[in-house]
Amino acid sequence: MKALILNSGMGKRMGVLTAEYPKCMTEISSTETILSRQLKLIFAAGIKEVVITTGYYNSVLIEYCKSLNIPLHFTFVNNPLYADTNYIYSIYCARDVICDDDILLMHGDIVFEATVLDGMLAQKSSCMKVSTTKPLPEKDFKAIVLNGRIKKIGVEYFTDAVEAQALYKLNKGDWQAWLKEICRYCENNERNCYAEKAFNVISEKCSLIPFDAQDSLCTEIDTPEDLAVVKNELERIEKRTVYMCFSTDILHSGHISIIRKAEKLGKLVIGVLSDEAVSSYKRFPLIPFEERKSMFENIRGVRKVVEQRTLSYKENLEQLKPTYVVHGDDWINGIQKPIRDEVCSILASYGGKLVEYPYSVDSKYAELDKRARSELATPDLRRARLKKALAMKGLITAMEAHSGLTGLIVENTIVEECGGAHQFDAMWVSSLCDSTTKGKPDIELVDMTSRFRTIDDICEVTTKPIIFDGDTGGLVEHFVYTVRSLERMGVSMVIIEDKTGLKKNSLFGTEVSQRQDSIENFSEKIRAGKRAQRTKDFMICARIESLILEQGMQDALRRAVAFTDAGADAIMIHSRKKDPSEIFEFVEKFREQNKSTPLVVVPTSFNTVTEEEFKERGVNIVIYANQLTRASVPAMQKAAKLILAKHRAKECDEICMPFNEIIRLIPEE
Ligand code: SPV
Ligand code: MG
Repeated sequence: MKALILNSGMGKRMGVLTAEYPKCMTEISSTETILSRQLKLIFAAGIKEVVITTGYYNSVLIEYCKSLNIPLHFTFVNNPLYADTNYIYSIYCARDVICDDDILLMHGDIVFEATVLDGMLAQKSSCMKVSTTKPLPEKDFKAIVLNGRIKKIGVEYFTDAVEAQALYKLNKGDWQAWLKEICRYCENNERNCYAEKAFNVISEKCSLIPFDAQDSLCTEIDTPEDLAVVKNELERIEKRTVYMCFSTDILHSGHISIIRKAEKLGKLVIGVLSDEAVSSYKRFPLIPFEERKSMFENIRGVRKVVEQRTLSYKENLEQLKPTYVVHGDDWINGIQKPIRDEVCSILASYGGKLVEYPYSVDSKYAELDKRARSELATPDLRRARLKKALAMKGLITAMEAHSGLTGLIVENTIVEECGGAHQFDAMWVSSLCDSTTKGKPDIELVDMTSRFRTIDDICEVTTKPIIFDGDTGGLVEHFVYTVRSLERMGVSMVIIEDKTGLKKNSLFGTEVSQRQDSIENFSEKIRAGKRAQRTKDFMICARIESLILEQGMQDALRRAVAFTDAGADAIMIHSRKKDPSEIFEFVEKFREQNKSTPLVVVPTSFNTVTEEEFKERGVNIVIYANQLTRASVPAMQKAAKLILAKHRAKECDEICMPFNEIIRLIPEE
């Protein structure tokens, strides 16, 4: 495509302003002339070749174009009869260099916004800029549109007409039909009329559609008064701001292309979603916030990068009050719809506008994202993520998993919440559920080799961090090996409980005989584990059974201090009471003396307390220790009973998930 700019005329109505140079060199701001702005936007739109018809101050204009240093290829065509002819003749003079291309045709005195040009170039058909919202001008062009096509263009049409400007994007076929008629006019000595008169003759042969730019700037400058209006409008445009928010840590061509479009609307401010918001919305970010921020800061056209702390845009929009918010159109429906609705209502409250562009699905990105996810599953990255998530969120949740399938459920189950997604942060490999799945009691009967096999099954299909229930940790001599094996597998934390001898499940409490280990022995086990540890990210959590075994609050607190002194990275306090008061009391008293060591709870019995309340009180990890197992057993029993009762499977099918849905849970490689 070539741009054709008509600059032969004398611009007499501009008075002294055109005494020494052609009208297109008139300054419209402290940094631009009409022509320099046109050329800059033409270049930015990707057009490389420009044909300029000259006449009045021919050589001044040519020198000026060269001085602009815009990497465009110029062809200048002089209209020697510029003083006595109209631009129809300038086009005629240039016919040989413009007859074989698509053409972007504009008068040399038109000032427009980038979005108008981009919108026109994006049209498949030939098009002319019109406005259905601007009043019909008295003396300037209007267009008559019939059945979606422009039929007549001229200053004399007032009925069924819309405001129009001499800015056209013309496909080669349409242009050649018009150019042929222009040549016929000029060769018949009709050189003093508008080129549009020739168009009106052949309009039936062209498919010229109106491009409605509404109130966007696209206007010609004929007089000093027009100039003043345009200058004002440009100042207003200069002040526009645009806001976009990104959660991505992988930039692809689709992101760059939407940024290019957004930057043309005004000063672009990018909100980068905080690590916490990203990890709840999609997956743990591969690159931390600060690095993602600097990635965007280094993109051309981005004026400022700010943090967006939540999925909701509210905080940033109320502070920045941008003229536009730009987003892909993928949030019109689905999980992000409530976020979009909120954005729309905030924008409406101060007159901002939402601009949506078609969402681009990039297959390369999907592939990269898949690879990123599998990288998150590598032992080093997975292991390190629990500490990071704790630092990021303050409180994290872990759900029990005891197999590949339950791992997939913990990995992929998401609920929509306030326009975002809510999901578990980590997995708990419970001794109770691992044993129960094997039909065995929770007495350290299932050996470590078998427990590791469970971890391996889970690791193969998931990426989330793992907290391992290490029971008592066994003999010190054995525990040190367990620590290293768990580290190697990518487990983030082992929790060992301060019991000794034949361990029974804590939920039995004092109904069975269970012995608590001495502070000294257990502290030594912790110390040995910490010495054995090879990576900095692995954590050993000491679980205190004093409340379970009715040894009192003081004992629990004494142990917490001793175990942290021995090097425990976290403390789990357990209780089997429905009433959470003893847990709350422990947390409060522990926090009085220790502000930073993470506290873990397993609210199987005290299950009315919400995560928010735990967080407020100073708890850092909430483990849902057995719910998937407990939910599945009655479901399985019911299915078995139905088949037995009915002597067939039909009735049972109604409570079963169809197999094609189950299969969908399992990722394809
Ligand atoms: C487990 O899930 O195996 C636990 C937690 O150790 S509890 O069952 O509450 O003891
Ligand atoms: Mg256990």
